[in-house]
Amino acid sequence: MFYWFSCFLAGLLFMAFPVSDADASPIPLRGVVEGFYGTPWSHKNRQDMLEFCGEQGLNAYIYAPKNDPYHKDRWREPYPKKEQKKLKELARTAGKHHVELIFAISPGQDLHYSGPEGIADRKVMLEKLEAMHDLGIRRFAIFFDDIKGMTEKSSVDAEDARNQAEFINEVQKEFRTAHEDVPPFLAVPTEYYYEDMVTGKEPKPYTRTFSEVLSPDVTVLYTGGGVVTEGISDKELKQADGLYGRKLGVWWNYPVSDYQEAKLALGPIVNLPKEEELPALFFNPMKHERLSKIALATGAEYAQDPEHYVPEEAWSRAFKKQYGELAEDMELFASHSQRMENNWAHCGPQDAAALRREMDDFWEHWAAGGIEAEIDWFELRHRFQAMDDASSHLQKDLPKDIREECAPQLKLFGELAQADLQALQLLRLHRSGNHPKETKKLLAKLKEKNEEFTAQQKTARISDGTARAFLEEAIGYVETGTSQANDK
Ligand code: 14T
Repeated sequence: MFYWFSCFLAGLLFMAFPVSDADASPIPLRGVVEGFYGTPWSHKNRQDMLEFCGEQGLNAYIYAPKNDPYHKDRWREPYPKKEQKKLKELARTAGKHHVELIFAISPGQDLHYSGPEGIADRKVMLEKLEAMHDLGIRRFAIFFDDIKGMTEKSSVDAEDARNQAEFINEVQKEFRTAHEDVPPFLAVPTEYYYEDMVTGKEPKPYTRTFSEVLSPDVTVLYTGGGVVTEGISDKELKQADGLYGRKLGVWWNYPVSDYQEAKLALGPIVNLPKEEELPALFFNPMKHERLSKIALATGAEYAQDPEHYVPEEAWSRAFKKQYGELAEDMELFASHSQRMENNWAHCGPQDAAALRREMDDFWEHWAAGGIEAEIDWFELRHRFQAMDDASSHLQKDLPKDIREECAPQLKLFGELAQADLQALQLLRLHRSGNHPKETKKLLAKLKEKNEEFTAQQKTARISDGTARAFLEEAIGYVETGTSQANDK
């Protein structure tokens, strides 16, 4: 009897104070780094994002737009009065929403370290930060990434590392002595992804010296194995922490799209560490502020409780919260635009993976004919029709600011769906063999469409391996008798 009673009591207690495994442990510093190349966000974008961060439980925002001249190229110059006023407003808005506005500066490309010029530059830096402090900003970051620009490879040595690290140490010490309300700085080194930090398993001279000289209270951010990668496992993070002799924070390059602006990164955040502790995590977004909120909402859930995060669920919740009646259509559109990939970047879930599987089944069955081929054909028609419908609804009903961020891709989405519907008709005509003229005409028309899509890739891309691929697969099938889809 007593046994049952204690079980009951324990049960009650557990419900009131869930402990152990079910506990969430949020990443202490979590938020957005406006750190992309190209047109920076507008003041309105930033105000809106700060409010969003507050709502989502993101507590930090790093101001680091690569194309703000006063952040990077002309870092020595003070912000003009008008810009100061805006930054002050941002600091206020941030505070109102319990978000910390972090001011970052990127002096690396022409910073002097020694002699009178070195002394002068340290003074200029302190004055610059002082001005930011006057505007209400309390946390600071010094970045040394991409100091030769986006395309040139910068090779740095131990001396560069010592110079940079000592610069950060000295500026931080002097500034924090003068201002008790300023916490330790954040930094991004020039070698900021693991593969660039090591030769084999040994740290390269720059990384070894930078990590040894930099004051241990500075939080260093890194981007993972590469600049834009599939993920960071617990093991990889542990390894990088070991290399640096401190717990590294993460600058995560998703949903940023500055290296391929034709594509929108609308998937969830995936493949970040589950167990290893991160002191800080920042998501680098797209220039499209509204559309970035899909990935960011999922990132906020991750940062709140990395261990129990379920990307697909967080992702669906984001649409319900952000798109109301358009949630379903928007989720369908976004499902076709998640993967970010070029020769060096690889990140995000595959585009429309479920539809890709249905297409594979279709091709497997189509050549053989029979009832399965029929069923698959109707299934695909249903899918392509739903895509076309979603594109129309969204083009008509999305709020203007969001529609403007995705107009070319949304239009392309509808056009691909229509072309894929026609490709299905082509396959049917071709199969029947009864209308050779009509078949030939439709084939020619679709080949032309296909070329148009290819020409358009510089401005808009979506669903490369799926909706876009189906048209090519169908043309290939009719011309050569194989879709190629199953030969991969
Ligand atoms: F600081 C870094 F952590 C970082 O990621 N820097 C830039 C960042 O500003 C940019 O938005 C991001 C995505 O393009 O990647 C870094 O910039 C690069 C780096 C490259 F190696 C852009 C192109 C590259 F080839």
